[in-house]
Amino acid sequence: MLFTGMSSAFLRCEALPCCALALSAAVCASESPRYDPHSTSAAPCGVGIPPPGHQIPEVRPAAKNLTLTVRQDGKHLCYVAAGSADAPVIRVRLGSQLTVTLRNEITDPDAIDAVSGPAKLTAGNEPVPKRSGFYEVVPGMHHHASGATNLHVHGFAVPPVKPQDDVLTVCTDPAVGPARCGRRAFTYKYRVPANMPEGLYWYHPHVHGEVQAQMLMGLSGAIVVEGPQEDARRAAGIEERILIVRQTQDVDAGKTAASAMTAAMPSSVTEPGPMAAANAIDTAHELLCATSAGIDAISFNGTPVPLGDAPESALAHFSIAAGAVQFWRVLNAATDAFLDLALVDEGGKPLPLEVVARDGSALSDDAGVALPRGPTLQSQGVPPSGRIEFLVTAPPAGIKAYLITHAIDTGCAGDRLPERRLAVLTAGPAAVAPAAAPQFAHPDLFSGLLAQHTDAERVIAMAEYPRPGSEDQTDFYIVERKAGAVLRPYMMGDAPAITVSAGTTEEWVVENWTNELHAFHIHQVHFRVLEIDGKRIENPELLDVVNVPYATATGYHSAEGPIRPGRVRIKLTFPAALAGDIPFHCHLADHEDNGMMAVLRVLPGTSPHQQ
Ligand SMILES: [Cu+2]
Repeated sequence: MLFTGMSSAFLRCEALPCCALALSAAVCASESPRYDPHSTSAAPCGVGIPPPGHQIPEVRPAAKNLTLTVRQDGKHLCYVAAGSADAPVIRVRLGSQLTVTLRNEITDPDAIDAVSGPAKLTAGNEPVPKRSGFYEVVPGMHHHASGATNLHVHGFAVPPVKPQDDVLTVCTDPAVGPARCGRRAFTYKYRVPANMPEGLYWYHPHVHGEVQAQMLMGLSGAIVVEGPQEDARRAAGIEERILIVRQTQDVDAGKTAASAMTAAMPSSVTEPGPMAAANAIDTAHELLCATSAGIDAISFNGTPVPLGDAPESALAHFSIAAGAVQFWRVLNAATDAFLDLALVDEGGKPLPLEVVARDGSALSDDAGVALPRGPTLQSQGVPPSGRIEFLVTAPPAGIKAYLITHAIDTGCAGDRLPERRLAVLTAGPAAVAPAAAPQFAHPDLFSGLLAQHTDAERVIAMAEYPRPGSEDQTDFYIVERKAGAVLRPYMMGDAPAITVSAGTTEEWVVENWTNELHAFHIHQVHFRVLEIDGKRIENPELLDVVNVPYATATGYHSAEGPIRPGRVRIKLTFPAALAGDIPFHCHLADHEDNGMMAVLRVLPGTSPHQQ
């Protein structure tokens, strides 16, 4: 959570009184202008909101380049492709080049800045005091939105070097506003490796400091990377649905008294253990627990997701031929809303789904062999920026199934995430010949990761503190724990925090010392998650984003002191083909914008293990 005082609703129909969040989107839709995504000078991002269940247009830019023009209509930003402001699903083949020209037509950078405007505090926040044995905490940056934008292809195993996925030096200037990037357009040429995991990826802006605002205002879209798995799906006649959850608003929050804190404790009882003496994270001055003033608005393929007992007309309606299966690819493009997806019947009883892939990578063992697959009744967590792909069987005739996201506990400083219904599903007329689902996994460039020798281990800590001053803001930190480390919020142009040689393999323990859930993401490389809170994972998943559980209070006699951080152990390798400066950060976009980001420099060259 970030304490931004201004609450901003960006739903298209915000001017209509019917559009209070708790009311039905259907009522709202019926009173708003008919949806037309056509971009015009009068309506650069189109008019109206899409009807529930809206299918997003697709482009396959193999034959010609794709131009994505970022346009602005007041509080809205949009990617316009071929005249449509409905950010297209980009389909690209393994082993091919994806060429995208990004053009910046942003006209009012101040409207972007207004999205994260802080509120005034009655009593100012104090800096974290220097204490021996604890890392120094340097208070934060403030970024004034410039209207510059760029493109990140999330999850792509392409080099972080222009004209590929370089988000650190490439940007484009707005039509009106500062011209610091030196260009209004940039043509990205992504060479998609033939051995990249095949599946659902996505694109969004990555100008540090204004990622959250630009995403809330509308900038994100899906990418489907296709290869043999996709061929097998099509050959089997299995229909696909691409489903995108976006966030359109990040509400403000209020602080509670210190007595309500769970993880953080008064400094008088924070005696670091011997191990931590020279190497301790200050938890006494951490961000307090919060009372959230509201619930963030999310959308589902562009349609506002209702809260509570909304009429079914407000939901997306899907149907699957009786006896058949469909392949659903779900992208969580929300800026900080986690999802916990499940299929349930009208009584809330879970119905089976069959998970095929996460983060664009089919579930496989270290050799790239598909793990035994089967239906599960378990709900499926998807962090912000995460993807999940699963098979859905038609419900029995006469039974309605719902795609829901369960309520999620994000920690006492996190946002409120209630249960919400996303879609209703029924069986249609029987298929002529229901197809059997093919196997999806095959070896990729991350196969063999677990078998590799671990060259180094690191501990990476996440922390957050109220930003000193009279404004209600938070500084976020991600730092490698080592003697003499200093916690600084990341600012553009900062030197790499970690340098490694290409070809090396490492294990990182990512620690969360805060009262809220974070989502660790690293560009370019997928990693395997070995442990969560010390618990070994049986079949470590290949992911590009992972939840890091919030810290818990342990009492006063633990070897670690009174606070135990949430912990995730990951194993990752840095191929020479991906050498360069690789950002890693929390994918709660406001956390990243406000400092919880750092850069890993991968030097070209070979390691002793990969001659
Ligand atoms: Cu975070």
